[in-house]
Amino acid sequence: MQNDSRINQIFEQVVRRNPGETEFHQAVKEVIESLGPVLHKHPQYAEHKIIERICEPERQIIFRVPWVDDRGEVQINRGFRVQFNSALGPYKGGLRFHPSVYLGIIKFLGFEQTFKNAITGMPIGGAKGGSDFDPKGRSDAEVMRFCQSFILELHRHLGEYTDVPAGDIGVGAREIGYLFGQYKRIVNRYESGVITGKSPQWGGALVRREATGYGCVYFVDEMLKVRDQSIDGMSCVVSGSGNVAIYAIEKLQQLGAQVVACSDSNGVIHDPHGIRLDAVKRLKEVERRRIRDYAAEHRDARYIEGGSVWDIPCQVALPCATQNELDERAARTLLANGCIAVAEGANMPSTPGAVKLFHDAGIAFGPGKAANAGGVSTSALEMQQNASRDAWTFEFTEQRLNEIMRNVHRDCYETAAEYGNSGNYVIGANIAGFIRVAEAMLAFGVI
Ligand code: NDP
Ligand code: 2IT
Repeated sequence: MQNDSRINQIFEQVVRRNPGETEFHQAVKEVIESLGPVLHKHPQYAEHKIIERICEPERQIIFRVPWVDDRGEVQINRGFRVQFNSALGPYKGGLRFHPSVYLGIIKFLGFEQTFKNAITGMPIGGAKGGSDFDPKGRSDAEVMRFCQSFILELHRHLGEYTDVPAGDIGVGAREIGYLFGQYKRIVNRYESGVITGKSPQWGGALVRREATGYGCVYFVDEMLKVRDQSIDGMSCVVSGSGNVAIYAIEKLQQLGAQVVACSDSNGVIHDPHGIRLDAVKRLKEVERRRIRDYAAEHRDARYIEGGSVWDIPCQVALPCATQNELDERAARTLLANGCIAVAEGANMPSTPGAVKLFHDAGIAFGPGKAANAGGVSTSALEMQQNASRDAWTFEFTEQRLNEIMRNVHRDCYETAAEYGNSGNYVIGANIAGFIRVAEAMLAFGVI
């Protein structure tokens, strides 16, 4: 059979077997569309049905999460953990708490994670989990009770050699604390390596908090270097104002860029003189308020309720909020305004139509599974420190992160060129990640 028609058939089967899971379909399509030339070069992958096996999660866990709110009312949420692939190491990937979470979102994220983790070269498999719980407006006590109930069920599927969660949207240092504290109590073991993103005061790695945002900026810097350009002096916009966005802004500013806009799900802040990051950190990390409050404090800044951050002119755009937040209309506006580089801090933030426009225009485009791999890489460094009961300095860990991101960039760049698509980091990342997983799966036989 022709490889292209084989791939079409596999995709149709994925859609049939996973009805209604549109984000999962989108993620699968993007990866397997890159794989025609790989099957041509490595016919053994088709013979052993590697693609078909990679598209089927090894295990999917769905569970009830009951808890009691501050008014004494019983609440019921749904919990998920999709253990996608363990060919390269224990399942590894974050937990997302957001009302939009359903199986299709967790599966798309777990699928992406498998390739992302492979590209890092670290010994980690792919997984994702979470819940439709909405932490917004909940008290600390409610978040704690929810986390305790969630982990009471999930703990039996976790372990430092089995499955190692971390944070994602709606899961930060506070939630990781509650999850780890309850896990420790249930298993009666101080198993630091069971979760990453812990506070450095009790087993977490320095730089993990900063890693995804910093790593994304290192990736942009590498893409620009290939084009004999530098981030220094560039005008940038970043979507979101959460963990990834804040530390992407921090590194952009450290490297001399001017960040003029960021956002949350309600609106956009445009501050032409440059976003004051200390204010964003206080509003978002400490006070858990909305980005609109920034404008009340900074008279030069404008708040645009319901606006699109992509309407603000920039040379570099970093989508750091959520999936499909940057569509074709946004891509056209960015290109018309002279944008020369886009790197995805978030997972799958650009729609397929937007990615095509970026490629057609020949700008630098870094897909999430490469550009945001700094977070999970530093999680793997945290696992390494936990396993050896060691704690590295900030400087040393940041240096490691920088090396990893430069290697990720080089791998994607060289793989794209090897397969005849120079400069296409989507194809480079998909093929480089796929081959690593495929080789391990081949070695293990039919499992
Ligand atoms: P946070 O919860 O810290 O921040 C999320 C930000 O995105 C918030 O500003 C939030 O706004 C905004 N946002 C979330 N959902 C939507 C939505 N539906 N529409 C518009 N804005 C939205 O999450 P992170 O910063 O950790 O994650 C951001 C992205 O980065 C996600 O795609 C995640 O998968 C990805 N990622 C995260 C990594 C990590 O280490 N944390 C690693 C790699 C990727 P609001 O407050 O209004 O909801
Ligand atoms: O999407 C991601 O890579 C993450 N949310 C981080 C996963 C991790 O295990 O650190």
